[in-house]
Amino acid sequence: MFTTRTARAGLAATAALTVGGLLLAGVTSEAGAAGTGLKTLAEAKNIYFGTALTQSNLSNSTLTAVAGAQFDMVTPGNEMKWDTTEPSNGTYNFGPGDQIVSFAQSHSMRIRGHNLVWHSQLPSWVSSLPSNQVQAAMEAHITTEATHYKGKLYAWDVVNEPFDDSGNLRTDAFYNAMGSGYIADALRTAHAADPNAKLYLNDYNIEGQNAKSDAMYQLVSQLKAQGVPIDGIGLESHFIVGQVPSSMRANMQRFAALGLDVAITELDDRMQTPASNANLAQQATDYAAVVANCLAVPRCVGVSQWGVGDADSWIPGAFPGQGAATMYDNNYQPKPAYNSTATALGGSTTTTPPPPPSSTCKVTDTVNAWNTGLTESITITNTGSSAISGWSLAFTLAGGQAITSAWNATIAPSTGAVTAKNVNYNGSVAPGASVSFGFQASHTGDTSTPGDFTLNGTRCA
Ligand code: G2I
Repeated sequence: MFTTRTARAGLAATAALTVGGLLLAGVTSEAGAAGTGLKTLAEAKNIYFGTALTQSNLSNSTLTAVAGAQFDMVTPGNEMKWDTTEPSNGTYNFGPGDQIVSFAQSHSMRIRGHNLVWHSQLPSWVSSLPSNQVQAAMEAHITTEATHYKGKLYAWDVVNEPFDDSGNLRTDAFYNAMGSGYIADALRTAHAADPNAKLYLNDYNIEGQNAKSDAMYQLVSQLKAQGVPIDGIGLESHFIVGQVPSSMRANMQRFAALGLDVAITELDDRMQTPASNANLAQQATDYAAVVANCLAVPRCVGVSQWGVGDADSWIPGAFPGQGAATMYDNNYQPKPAYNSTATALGGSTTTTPPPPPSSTCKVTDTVNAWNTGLTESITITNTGSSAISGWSLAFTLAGGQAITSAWNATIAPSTGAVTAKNVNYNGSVAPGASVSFGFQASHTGDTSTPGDFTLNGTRCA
């Protein structure tokens, strides 16, 4: 009755890997390289490794370089939630969510839609509706949003956080209007709109066996028995260092035994800041344990971290005095949890990190964007010790960007992976010297800069 993880995750098996160069301290400079990164290791195990991204994250090129190199699944942090997508009744705004989709698609990442129905980040007009209008509003919202993203998403968190901390269904606008049946109705409505998306219920504090996960187990047992379309359970996994539940694996297995996929959807592991070395080591142990749990349960389809690095994590804002909850520090350098995660995924271990890759060039770029267009100015600095005679700079444009003109370089093609070459008067760059060029492009919402640059075949710092 069980399908294999390979079939569930829909991933092609990845052939033999070279992982020896994985644990580089300067891992961000590995952006996009084949055969590196958590995603490559995860894919070899037929799971994915994901991250959450918000719209504002897309303009941070350090962050997007790590995201594109390490992760193969994206969850929009806020951009598909009801307060963004339908701020007033019947008025929809999919622009921010579309930008996340565009980034994901242009980096070959899949997308978990998050979320269709949730008591939080719910515009007040919904909770103010007369109760006999709530069902129609919920169904219209689900149908319109799931139809907009139809075919683009791997999965939807259809109902998010339906239970309160005691394991009772939250008495939110949906429950108050429809009773517990709103959950089956939401799942059926989402399935009708996008039959190929995996449909999830997602919640926190259901990672181990406890009253709340027991309540979720009862609920989904009933839904399955009633033939309601549900494919998976999302375990958010917002942990505190040293507190990954020992019953997590058994808990995942009992959901899997119902014929459901399980996913770690929002992993982080917080601690007091500044972080102690002991806590960072414990965090590494915790991350490895979570990954091992997923690998041990055939129907665990993947692990997503909530954010890319400590600098963009929600934790310091929500828990003052706490943070350091992700695998990357405030400068997007990998922490011990990154190495333990890579090792848990089957990567090779090193006791001392190898030196960062040598680089003989540095690139800076500046974007000025307006609603449909942008100009980008790029400066190459020769940081090596020998003169450059003729240059060719390769980089990848964000999805939806198309170059319309260029100066001080010839650039081709106009979209996707492009190469800029010197013109006749600026091909020579002495050691320590710089050369600048630029271009104008149209865009469809994603104005982010390229994540990495390769000059004459060598990646630049
Ligand atoms: O709270 C952490 C996560 C728990 N599970 C469901 C997730 O959807 C949730 O994500 C967080 C976002 O990471 C935060 O960014 O959900 C929060 C709201 O419940 C998000 O925070 C909100 C702030 O509270 C608002 O002040 C802000 O306007 O983000 C909004 C948009 O930046």
